[in-house]
Amino acid sequence: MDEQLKLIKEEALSAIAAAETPESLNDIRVNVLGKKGSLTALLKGLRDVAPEDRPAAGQKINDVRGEIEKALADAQDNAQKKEQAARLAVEQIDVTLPAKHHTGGHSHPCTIALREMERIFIGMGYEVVEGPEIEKDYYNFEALNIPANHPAKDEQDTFYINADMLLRTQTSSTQIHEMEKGRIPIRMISPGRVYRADEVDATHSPVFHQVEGLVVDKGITFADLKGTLAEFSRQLFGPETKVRFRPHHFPFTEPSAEMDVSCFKCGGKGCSFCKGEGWIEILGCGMVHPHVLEMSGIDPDEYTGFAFGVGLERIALLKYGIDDMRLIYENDIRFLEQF
Ligand code: 2NM
Repeated sequence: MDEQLKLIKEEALSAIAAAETPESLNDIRVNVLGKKGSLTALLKGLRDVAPEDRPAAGQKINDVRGEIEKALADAQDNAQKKEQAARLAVEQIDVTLPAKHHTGGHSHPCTIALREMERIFIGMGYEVVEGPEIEKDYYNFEALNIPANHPAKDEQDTFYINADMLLRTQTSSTQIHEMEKGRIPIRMISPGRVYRADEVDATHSPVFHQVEGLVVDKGITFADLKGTLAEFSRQLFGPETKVRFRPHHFPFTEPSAEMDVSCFKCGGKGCSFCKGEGWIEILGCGMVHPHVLEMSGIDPDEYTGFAFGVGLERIALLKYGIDDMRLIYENDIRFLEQF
C-alpha cells in the first residue's frame, strides 16, 4: 500500500505542476480525490488491512490527501492570478485618451423656417395639410385653370411620368383635394416638395419646397388677404415690417398679386441686401378664381377665397442671409453647424 500511495502522490503532484488551467486542475481533483478517484479507492481498500494497522494506514492516506489538496489550492490560485494578469494586459484602457465628441444634431434651416411659418398660421387657426407628390395632370393643371396650351405644361418644365401622371409643380393640388371634400370654411396651409425641370443654379433647383395657403368662406375679400399676409410678414420678419402688393397674373387667381416686404435689414431705406430697393419680393397671391372654385364643387356666388404661395428655400435664404441655394442642399456640416 505504501508503494501505491507514493505513486499516486507523485503522479498527482507532477500533474498539478504541469496543469495550466483551472479546468485541468479540476480534472485532477476528480481523478484523484473524487468518488471514483485513485486515492479514494486506496481508502476503500483499508478494509482489507488488519484492524490494528488501519489507523496508521488511514492517517498516511489522509496526510497525502491533505498535501494534494493544498497543492491543488495553490495551483488554482496561481492559475487564476495568471489568467487575471493576462486579461489585464489585453484589456488595458488608457484613461488619458481624449473622449469621443458627441455633437448634438439640430434642424435644417429649411425645417426651422417651415416650423416658424406653421406656428404663425396655426396661431391664426389654419390647418397644416400634406398631399401626394405624384399627381394627376388634372389636379396639377386643369383644376387650377391652367389651359392645355400653357407653357408650364411643357415637358421642358414639368416631369411627366406618363400622359396623365406627373410630379407636382406646386402644392396647390393638395388644396384642390381639400376643396373637393366640400368642408367649408377652409383655412389651410400645404407645405411640401415640388418639382420643376430646372437647371441647378444659385436660385433654382429641380426639387424645392413650397408653402401654399388657402382660405375659403362666405364674404372673404382681398382685405382679408392683405391683413392676413401683413400679419404673417410682421411675425416672420419683425413687427416693423410693411407690405406692398403689385399686380400680377396667375391662371388660378383673379385678381392676382405679388407681395413685397420692406427690407428687414435697412427698414426700407435701401441697402446691399435689398439691392437698394427697400423692398424684397416674398410671395404670390390672389383671390381664388371663380372657375377654380366651381370646378372643385364650390359655388362661387356663395363663397369666395384667397390663396398664396411661398417658396420655403427663398424664406430660409432671406432669413439667414444665405446667398446661394445650393448651400441648402449640399448638407456640408460646416454650413449646417451655423444655424
Ligand atoms: C400661388 C399664388 C397664388 C394658389 C391657388 C390655390 C388654389 F388651390 F386655391 F387654387 N392654391 N394656391 C396660389 C395662388 C399659389 O403661388 C405663387
